[in-house]
Amino acid sequence: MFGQLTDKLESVFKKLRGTGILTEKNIKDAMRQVRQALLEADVNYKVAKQFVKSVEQKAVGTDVLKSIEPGQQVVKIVHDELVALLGGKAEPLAAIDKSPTVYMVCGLQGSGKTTLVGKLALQAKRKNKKSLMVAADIYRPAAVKQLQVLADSIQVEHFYVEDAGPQKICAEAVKHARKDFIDLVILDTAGRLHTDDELMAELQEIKSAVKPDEILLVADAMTGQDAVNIAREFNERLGLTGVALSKLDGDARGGAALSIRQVAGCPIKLASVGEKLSELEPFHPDRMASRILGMGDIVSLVEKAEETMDMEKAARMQEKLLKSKFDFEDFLEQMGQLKKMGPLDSLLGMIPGMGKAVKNVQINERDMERMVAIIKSMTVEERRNPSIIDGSRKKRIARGSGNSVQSVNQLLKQFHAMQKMIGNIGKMKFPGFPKGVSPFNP
Ligand SMILES: Nc1nc2c(ncn2[C@@H]2O[C@H](COP(=O)(O)OP(=O)(O)O)[C@@H](O)[C@H]2O)c(=O)[nH]1
Ligand SMILES: [Mg+2]
Repeated sequence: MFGQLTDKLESVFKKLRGTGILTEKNIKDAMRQVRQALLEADVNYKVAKQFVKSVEQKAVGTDVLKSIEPGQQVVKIVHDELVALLGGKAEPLAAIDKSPTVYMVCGLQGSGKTTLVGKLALQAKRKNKKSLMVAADIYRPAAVKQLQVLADSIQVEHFYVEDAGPQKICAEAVKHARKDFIDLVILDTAGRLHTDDELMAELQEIKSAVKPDEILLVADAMTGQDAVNIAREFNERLGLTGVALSKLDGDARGGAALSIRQVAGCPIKLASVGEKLSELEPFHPDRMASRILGMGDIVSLVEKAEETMDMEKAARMQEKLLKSKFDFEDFLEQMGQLKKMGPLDSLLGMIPGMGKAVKNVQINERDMERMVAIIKSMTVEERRNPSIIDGSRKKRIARGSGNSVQSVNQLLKQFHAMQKMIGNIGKMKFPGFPKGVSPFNP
């Protein structure tokens, strides 16, 4: 989602790094461009102004200007300030440690509340916790039905009381959960098109009836500054414990994510990155900052891998990627694993330096099937050492897989390009970064 902002910032920093000696003027110019990029990404103008001022103050310090790589130092300062802007440390959800723990989910209509309720229930289920999904959005019959369908799809219990008000439904749900030793009650509350007194009063009543451990606002990242204002209002009137940013997978410009913490004054705890119930991530300010600066997010990638594939394979994949010893055997093995993890391009985008590269690579399912067929027609020797594949081997592989020689050539070309790209990434250096910022220079 931060594509444009990342591109702009990368070009500013490239120029800065290219300048051997930095002057105050260089930095001021660069910061003006950073500010512009932030505003274009729909970041709140006060936040953008304060951000740039703070970076400038730190960067103009003599130590930076005299350091060996001043450009890198400035990037590091921007990185650190971004982390601070996004909230510093990751803030986890309230632990599910009593029967029941209660999460209350609120937000405007269409922001993604019901979806988040399902996602939270699935996440709990994966930790062997029993959830109860509660339909307290009673004004639209379809909303109750939607929650039930979602709950059934992940085999989680749902709760609803016919002809009762939302406050009663929630209180009854908690009672039921206590009796049945359910670990987590998740309340799907009603939304409106806009915030209004009636809605706030209803939510406050629910809050005082069930005393939730977590009051989460779902803020639609696609709505930019609106999301920020809504979060502020909800926090003032209801007292939020956290924000879940939804639709971060969309082409939002990122401004909401960057301003919400500062303006609304409450932590972002979750990032919702797709319609599927598995597409929920904890929000990590440092990883998000790295992603925004085009430095990739290997940690999230590996975590995602751990969730869906076995640990050993994940470790091997990472090692091979980094050592750029990646052959067709690995390629084949990973294809199957990757498919389980989600859209390929979004995964590649998390690898440092890959974001840009994959923009020009369209990978669709059918192409993947064809690639797999071609690779399967190779001998083990050919897979391990593709350079031996000459004209006659190509013909044999093409025939065996029901493809043209041209397709085989294309795959080999793509594979070489990928190997080269991976090799370059492995060799990339990030001087001037502290421990842990660059995954390759720990
Ligand atoms: N792309 C994308 N769509 C989402 C996400 N979260 C929710 N949606 C979609 O947004 C629409 C509204 O979501 P819903 O949960 O019904 O919103 P509610 O009215 O707040 O309960 C649905 O079509 C969801 O599939 C997300 O993180 N990414
Ligand atoms: Mg709903």
